[in-house]
Amino acid sequence: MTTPKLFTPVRAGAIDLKNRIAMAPLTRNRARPEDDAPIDIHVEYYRQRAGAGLIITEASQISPEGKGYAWTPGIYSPAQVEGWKKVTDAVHEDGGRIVLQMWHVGRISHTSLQPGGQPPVAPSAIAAEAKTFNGQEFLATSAPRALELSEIPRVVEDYRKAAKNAVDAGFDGVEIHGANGYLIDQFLRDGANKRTDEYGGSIENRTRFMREVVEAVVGVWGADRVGIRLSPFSHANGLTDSDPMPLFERAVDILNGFGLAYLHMVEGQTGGSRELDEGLSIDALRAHFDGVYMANNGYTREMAIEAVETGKADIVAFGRPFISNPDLVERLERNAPLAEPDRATFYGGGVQGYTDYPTLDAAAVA
Ligand code: 8OZ
Repeated sequence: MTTPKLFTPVRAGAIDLKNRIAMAPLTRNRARPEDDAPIDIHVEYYRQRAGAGLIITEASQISPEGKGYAWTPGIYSPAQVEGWKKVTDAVHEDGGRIVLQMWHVGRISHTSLQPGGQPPVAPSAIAAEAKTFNGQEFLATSAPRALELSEIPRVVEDYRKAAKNAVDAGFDGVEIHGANGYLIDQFLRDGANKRTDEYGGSIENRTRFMREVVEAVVGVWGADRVGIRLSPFSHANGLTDSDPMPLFERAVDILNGFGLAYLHMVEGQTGGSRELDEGLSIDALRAHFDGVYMANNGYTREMAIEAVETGKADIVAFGRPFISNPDLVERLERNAPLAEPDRATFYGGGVQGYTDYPTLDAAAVA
């Protein structure tokens, strides 16, 4: 039997992938509490997963204001850059490729996680129907304040600085987190964006923030090392839009104009159903996109092989299977059984449920 295309190399912009399996970004809440820096266990965790064609790091805040949960890593301070540099060195030593996912949570935060205990920022002063975690308990997200028009360039500048830090940290590129109800998604959708200036109202206006962020990050990296993740029809973090199809068609059009390394799509409800409501179509958006397309959400081995074979996807990103199968690519290639992840250790803690999942070979001799 010939090797399925899923296991063959591909180029995403200027990034060479040894196979078409990506490790999806996975929030694990294990950064150093004092300074939100990655530590030695992150080095080991990502090194173990260097078999992926591309690792996308866990979402990492671009600024203190961009933080929404306890113990998520940042990419705005020298200590964080130093921590990430050890991670990228380890992944590169083991022949992997790794991009940093750049994150600003917007209104998905709590005053206790914000600088000076201030309210989080958002396009409009509308609280999300969502929960966050402050290190002790799950609690309702705080009511945000609306960003002043004059502040928006500063937020875009925070993305640009973070992108430069990612260069210094030795990444192969960056992925802009435009999904799951966080800041960029909040600007895109009319359920959270009620602005009356040039960042709200029409589709042209609601896509403006995304465009400016992409422009800033591309200015640092070049388009061929920048990807973006969108979740057009997901209601993650309580976000809605009255008419997502034309909105995301336009968003894809704008992205086409940049010639990015890839577009990464959460095809359905984040971490949940792939069913879409009447009138919504991922296939239509995919057909609209003219670059490297990375599919995500609930893919099995068979679905991934089929998607790449038929050209529906160029790359498939796996999330939870990568938590419990550091050697996921090898297991998929050999059609070996997959280990199930333990939800109790997804968020927070130390090595348990993080770096102690064995490879197939290690499990066989144990
Ligand atoms: C799970 C828990 C906290 C954050 C996302 C960054 O949904 C996340 C996230 C996932 O994109």
